[in-house]
Amino acid sequence: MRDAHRLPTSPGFWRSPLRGPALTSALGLVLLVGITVLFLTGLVSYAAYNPDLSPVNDKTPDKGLLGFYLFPWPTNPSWLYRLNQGVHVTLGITLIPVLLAKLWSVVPKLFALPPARSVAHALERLSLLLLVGGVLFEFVTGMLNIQLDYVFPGSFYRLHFYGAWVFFAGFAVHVVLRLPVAVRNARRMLEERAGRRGPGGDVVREEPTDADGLVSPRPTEPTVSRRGALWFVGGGSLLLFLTTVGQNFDGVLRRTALLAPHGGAEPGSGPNGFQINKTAAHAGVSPRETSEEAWRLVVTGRTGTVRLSRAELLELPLHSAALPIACVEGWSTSDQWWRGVRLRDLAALVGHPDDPPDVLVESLQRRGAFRRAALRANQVADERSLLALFVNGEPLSPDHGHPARVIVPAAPGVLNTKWVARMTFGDL
Ligand SMILES: Nc1nc2c(c(=O)[nH]1)N[C@H]1C(S)=C(S)[C@@H](COP(=O)(O)O)O[C@H]1N2
Ligand SMILES: [Mo]
Repeated sequence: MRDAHRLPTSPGFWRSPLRGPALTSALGLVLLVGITVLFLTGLVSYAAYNPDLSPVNDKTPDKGLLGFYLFPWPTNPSWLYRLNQGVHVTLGITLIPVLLAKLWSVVPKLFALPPARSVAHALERLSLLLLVGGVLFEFVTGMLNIQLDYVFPGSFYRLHFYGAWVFFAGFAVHVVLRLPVAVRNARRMLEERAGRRGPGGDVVREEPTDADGLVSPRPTEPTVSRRGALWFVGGGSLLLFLTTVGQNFDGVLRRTALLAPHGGAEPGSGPNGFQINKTAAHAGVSPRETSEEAWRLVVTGRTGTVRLSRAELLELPLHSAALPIACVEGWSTSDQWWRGVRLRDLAALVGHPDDPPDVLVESLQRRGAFRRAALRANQVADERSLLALFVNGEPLSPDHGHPARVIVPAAPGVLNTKWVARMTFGDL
């Protein structure tokens, strides 16, 4: 008889007494809320790139209808992308223990035979495949990208984008099929806690129904209570949260972000001492090209092209703006004090005095995905959008984009092009 329990396809193989509808429903409801937030902040993050503005901003040019919701990214509030991406990445990392516990709680079902009892059952299992495969794929690609150890063939953006939609298809079917059961089970648990009394005055203990066969038919002795297990998962999440959330801030707090490596070099201290994404050396930008003698900013617009040295730029009206840098990888800085020439003033210089158009910004950098970016007219028009020459009272350091870089309120880090060489207004 023992042989009957040898294979994972046999319900008797799985013996933890913790498994059951109560644990699965509790974890499922946390994920329902959490993953919905991840999905929405992910969609918003994609919109923030303004991918429909220009092919240079678009990492998924074949998205077709999946871009149905895109909208021109606003410039207010200036911390918009910082908040969105901070939530997306920090929450994603925090949910890892919950996700693993949820998968563990239903793992017998993934092995259950026969594979399908009916057409409806087959469809449900297919949706589970999309759901479980999709969610693991999204967590793994996301984690690898922010750990800067991206190993998948193909662009992270493309895989993470399409993976999200595959996952969502399974998630939607799963929620429609499962939500009523999860809510019923959660309500039962609450009532049980409130100690509902029966006619004889006894506390009524109603176990949630186990229509799905999650409860082991031959459970072992428990080594931890269900509540203890939930505390364990929650503790794991809290630990991940506390060792991640600091990357959204500076100073001492950033140093608590033990699980968040950042690209670039150690930023050091002083006015330029904040997070660096890619160093000048990494981008192949040499001091020779950025020297006073060699560097010229080439600005093109309706009335032609002007070439400006750094000294000539310094003679234009200079303005200041306090703005953060917020990277898609989840780290961000608090506001830095930037100083430079307004993008709208540069537009005016080449024949767009009143309503500035879109602009294509190109860097000295010759290779790499982020060497150029397009900004939309609303971003150019904002008075805080600068071609910055200084930060926190000092000239930009080579790694932060010397001699000049773009800084735009509320935009993702990738749109803040460093080592700017050319700006082309209109006609993207
Ligand atoms: N030319 C160029 N500009 C760039 C990048 C780059 O790789 N090349 N990286 C972008 C990204 S992804 C971010 S998050 C910001 C980071 O700016 P910082 O390194 O000054 O903090 O720069 C942006 N500007
Ligand atoms: Mo970034």
